[in-house]
Amino acid sequence: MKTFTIAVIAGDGIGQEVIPATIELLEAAGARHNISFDWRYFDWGGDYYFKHGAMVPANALELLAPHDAILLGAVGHTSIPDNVTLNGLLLPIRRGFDQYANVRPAVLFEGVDSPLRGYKAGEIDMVVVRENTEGEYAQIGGFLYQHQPDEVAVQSSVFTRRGCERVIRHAFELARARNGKKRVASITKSNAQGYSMVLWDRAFDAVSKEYPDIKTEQLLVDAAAMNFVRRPASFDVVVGSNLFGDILSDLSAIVTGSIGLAASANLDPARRFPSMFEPVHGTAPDIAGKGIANPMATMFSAAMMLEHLQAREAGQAIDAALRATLAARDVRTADLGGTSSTADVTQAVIRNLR
Ligand code: GGG
Repeated sequence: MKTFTIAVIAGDGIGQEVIPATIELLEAAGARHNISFDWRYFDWGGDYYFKHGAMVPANALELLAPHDAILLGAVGHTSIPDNVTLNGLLLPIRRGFDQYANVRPAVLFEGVDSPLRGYKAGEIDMVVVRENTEGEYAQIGGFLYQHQPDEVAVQSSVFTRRGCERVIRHAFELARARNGKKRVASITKSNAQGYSMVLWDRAFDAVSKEYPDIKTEQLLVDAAAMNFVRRPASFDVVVGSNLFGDILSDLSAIVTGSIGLAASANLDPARRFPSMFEPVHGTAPDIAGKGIANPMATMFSAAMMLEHLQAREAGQAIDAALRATLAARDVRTADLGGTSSTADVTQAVIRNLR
């Protein structure tokens, strides 16, 4: 029996609902595949902030470091500014554990309708690889004359050759490993961002030479947004900066049916630190507490976690159970046009586990 020690941060809003549902599924999959889990719960988030004045304790990274992986729900609270919650919890973990590749798959599954006309299951199958430790999220800047009528804000983005090359290389390796179109699209705005993204383009040109078997294209982010809608089936692996990857992965999620299915892995490919697995969605305050959130994005993220932990069979079993549940079209939450609850979906996925 293999035991994984997992740090669990459910966070706020529907994070408190999709995480227990996913743990129930992981327990069921573990029982079938000879895996046990040692869950270590961290009550960090909005309520912790109100009690302690910070989203996490000062030694948060030290507390998380010994775990095999981190499972995260959602971060954000209606009474706390979003920049405080994100910079206080999520971003320090991504940076502190050098989780530089944020991998966000988007697949049009059997049983799910795209809002775009004419696409059949499997025809849209792409993965956005988002740089996750620097770029526009580097938090370099400040205010001048803050809260005065003439206040000024300066925020710099940071692009390092090392940071660009390593995430671009990750995208090429993924394209090689995937059973896909063997294509990598690089997204910038280097006509306007004439330093940082010119450096990115140079890094992309250099790394692409190491992968002559992979086809490439380079798109400006505005053209990429248009083409995600116009020709989504042409994309395989898409690599972009922290901000562009974030925006484009919401677009790839919706063209494949729902953000309620969008999974993500924040990977430290060097495996020096625990990687973190989370749904792309946030706290969804409009539906929080009603028991109707779609747990599938977190469940697909859990499948990615098992894959990363080299528990491949169990990960594939969860992935297959989720696909089977979607294909059956009978049990589904409101984001997919259904009326089922989080609990109904969880039980249906567990029933479909092999
Ligand atoms: N699932 C974690 C979460 O709450 N994400 C919402 C969010 O705003 N994330 C920002 C980001 O990924 O940069």
